[in-house]
Amino acid sequence: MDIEELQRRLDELAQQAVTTLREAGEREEAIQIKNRYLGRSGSVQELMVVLRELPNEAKPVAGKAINQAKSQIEEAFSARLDELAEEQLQRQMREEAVDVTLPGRRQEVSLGHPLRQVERELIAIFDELGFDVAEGPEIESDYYNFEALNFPPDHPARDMQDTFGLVDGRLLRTHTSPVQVRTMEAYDVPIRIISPGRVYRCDSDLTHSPVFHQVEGLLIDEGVTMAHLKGTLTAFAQRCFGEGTKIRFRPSYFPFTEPSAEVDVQCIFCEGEGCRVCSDTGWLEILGAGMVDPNVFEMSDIDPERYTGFAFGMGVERIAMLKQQINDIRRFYENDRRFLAQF
Ligand code: 2NM
Repeated sequence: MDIEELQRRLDELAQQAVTTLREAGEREEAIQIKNRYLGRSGSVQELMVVLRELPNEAKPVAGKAINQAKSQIEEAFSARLDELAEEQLQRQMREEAVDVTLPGRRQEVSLGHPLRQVERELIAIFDELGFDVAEGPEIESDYYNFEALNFPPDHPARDMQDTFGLVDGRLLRTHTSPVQVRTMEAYDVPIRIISPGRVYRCDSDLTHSPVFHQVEGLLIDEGVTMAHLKGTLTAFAQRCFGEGTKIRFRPSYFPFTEPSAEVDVQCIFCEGEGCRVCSDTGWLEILGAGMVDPNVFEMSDIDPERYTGFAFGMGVERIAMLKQQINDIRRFYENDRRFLAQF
């Protein structure tokens, strides 16, 4: 082979290589093509043998021609790699594009469980009336749950048929009154607290749950009378059930208060006209209340000659059922999202 023939073959190879490289569909393919021409046993390399057989004076020219062909192919190779990389980048940008102008997914916001909503509302009302919140344990001793509250040893409420007892003799509190006792022990008079919390009774039907919630209140000072109790509960009822809501007291009995009363509010459905909810009485019973029995004061080391106080208690479920028109107490504990979403 002479130098002209070599030159012609090199041009042909370079031309071929550049054309095929331009059509390489991916990086791997481009590398294979490049190796086919420039590799150890590539076609350009094979022409090196020809170089050796050329006369000495032709060798520099031939060497230059070979190098030129090589760099032509290398240039085409790296140009194709750049193109492929750019194509890949464009494809990726198209596929992974995020439209930042699209509206975001709506985050559902909850006002909380319907029971907690009402509990929060009750706490807010009594906060406005000056009451602090007190809390205490749900597992209690017989002393705090019954004895210190003037329940005689044979009182029917102490019957373990109504109370969940623990094997160690303690019990699940049946009301939040033990919190009031603990507060009387731990703090000086005057006292003005409410005790919201979970309580337990062995009882279950449409309107009773073995676990339910109470808010109880206690106010102690010099000169506190039944009139203060009535004024406080009137203020409460009007905030809870609407301005102008009337309340009435009916004589009742609790071991820890004397005198004691059941407190009714004017029916919020018929405004006292009489309807199915209030059994045509025009009134709904929502509270128990009374003047703290002197025996309770004595047991907690408060001088009943100097101080008087009132106390009251209500069930959060009962008030929530009335306000939210729910007829089955179990709805509160089923965690059915279709029910909960209505509040
Ligand atoms: C009620 C009704 C009447 C009450 C009494 C006391 C305490 F500890 F001061 F004696 N706490 N709560 C009370 C009084 C609770 O719930 C229906």
